[in-house]
Amino acid sequence: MTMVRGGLIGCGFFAHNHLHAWQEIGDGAITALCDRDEERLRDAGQKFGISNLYTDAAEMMARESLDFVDIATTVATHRPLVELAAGAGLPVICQKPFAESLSDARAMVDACARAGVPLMVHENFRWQAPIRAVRAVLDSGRIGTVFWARVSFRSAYDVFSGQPYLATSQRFILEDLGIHILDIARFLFGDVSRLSAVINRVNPKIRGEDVATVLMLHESGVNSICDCSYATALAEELFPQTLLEIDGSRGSIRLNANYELIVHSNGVTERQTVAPVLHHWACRPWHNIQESVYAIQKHWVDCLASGTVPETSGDDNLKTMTLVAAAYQSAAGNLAPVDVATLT
Ligand code: NAD
Ligand code: 89Y
Repeated sequence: MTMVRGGLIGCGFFAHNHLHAWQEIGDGAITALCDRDEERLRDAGQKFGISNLYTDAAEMMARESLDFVDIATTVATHRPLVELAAGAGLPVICQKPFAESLSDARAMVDACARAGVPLMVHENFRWQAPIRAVRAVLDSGRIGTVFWARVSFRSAYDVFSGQPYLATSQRFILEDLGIHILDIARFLFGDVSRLSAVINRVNPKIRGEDVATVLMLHESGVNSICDCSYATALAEELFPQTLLEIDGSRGSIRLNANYELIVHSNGVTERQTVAPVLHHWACRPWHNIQESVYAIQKHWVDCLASGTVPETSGDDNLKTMTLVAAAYQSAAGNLAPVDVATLT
């Protein structure tokens, strides 16, 4: 496969995972880095052996010969940077949450469409190996027609020390983490027509909500509950595992703690472990997320080579972002039912 050359913008906490994964992918490589913070820029350049360093993204795009840009900044800068990349005619990957508002997100998708450049949102949780394993069981039809599901993420892991902005943002868990959980629900059970949600803030030291519960009716007829919490101290801390309960007409699936997958189908029970691979650069407990970073970036390189649309294209991600917006709207109305189509 031909090597594609990328420029990465934002060399902070999470970008190091992108950079490790790009190095391992091999046929996609980062040849230039950009960060407004010179120290972070220099550190990342040294660590990954990249010497084309910029503090200005426009300058990097103008001077370098790039096949794509990978935006790993926080949400406030996503719109200007995506529009800059579209203006430069460069295919673009953008981290989640894609945008601060649905209207910004639509404008960004439109800008890329007008420029004719591929756009993928780095919505990686659906690429986690355990989630893919569950999807394969669903696709096999072994549990029949799904009618009910729960997608659950409950933890008290300290995410604030690595990502301090999460403690000060007005919106927290739905926008930061719930977006992945809602995307997993869409990935497994299809698009959503109606939802109701409730949110709380338990941790008095943070600004936004750290607990959210969303009840959804999918177009497929599935009823699902997505629940997430960063205020739940469990006997065993499971960060960053997403647990699943799925009931179908001929059986059930459970994705339990520590990646135990139980499939009960037609009276027969099978148990297996679907743990993520520990990449040589990864560290527990983040390895589940880190493996999915590798998987989504590999998918991007494959899509660029084949000219296919990435699974989590901008268009696709608008639907996940709509669920986040609908959940906040419902929560503001104390569990008010929201017809998702009214937001699209
Ligand atoms: P961070 O604050 O540690 O790093 C962001 C970096 O971007 C900073 O170094 C900042 O100087 C730089 N930056 C901001 N605007 C810039 C601009 N216009 N030009 C150049 N550099 C600029 O943030 P982080 O924790 O690494 O998070 C980055 C993104 O990754 C967030 O959107 C976050 O939600 C996301 N994230 C995703 C996952 C996942 O699993 N997908 C996990 C963690 C974080
Ligand atoms: O930012 C979040 C994400 O995308 O995955 C986990 C996280 O790092 C903290 O909630």
